[in-house]
Amino acid sequence: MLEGMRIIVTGFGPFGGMSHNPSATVLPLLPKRIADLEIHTAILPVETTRVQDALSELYAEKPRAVLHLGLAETRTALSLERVALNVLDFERPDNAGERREDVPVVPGAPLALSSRLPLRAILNAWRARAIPAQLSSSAGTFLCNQTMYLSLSQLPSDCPTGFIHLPPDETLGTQLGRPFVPLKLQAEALALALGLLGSDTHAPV
Ligand code: PCA
Repeated sequence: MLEGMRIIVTGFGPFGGMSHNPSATVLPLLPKRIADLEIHTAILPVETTRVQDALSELYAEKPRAVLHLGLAETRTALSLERVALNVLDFERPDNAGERREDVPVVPGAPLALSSRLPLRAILNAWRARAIPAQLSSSAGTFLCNQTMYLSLSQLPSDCPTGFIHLPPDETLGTQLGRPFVPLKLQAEALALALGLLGSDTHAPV
């Protein structure tokens, strides 16, 4: 495989006692290619000590772009994350039972890094199709934020990189008694976003 000929899309496995994670179940519904780029999907562990190794393996593929996905079970819309914070702080243990308090993701590194996705272009495309969508100013301080921060700090600056939090899908929404966006619509939204990754990557600030 030629270097740089693929886009990597990641999701996470289940966590927090939930039966599944739409960020993983949506992956097989995504297109296999966008133009001349192959879409490679992977599921990351919800374990703070293992995420770096899993990401390093993916970076070795020299992706042309990286889109990370995760679940935000309390949100009602697909959320384009604007920034990653250099903070790990979570009381709810990860899947290995680890907790963190006031710890940097990367010691000595900047407090925040901006998404390198064309956030506004994606948001406009979604809204034009009535897909529930928003910009979000916080990816939290758990695994999703850690992943976004690590990728933004380690991938080349010309590699579109960022994070989208997904709301519950119909299965999880029904189980949790929360609003949901059907998985098929989430997959359509993500296919649109993948098609826009090459657009102007200036992040709104
Ligand atoms: N959501 C969590 C971690 C894994 C996931 O899908 C988060 O928002 O950090």
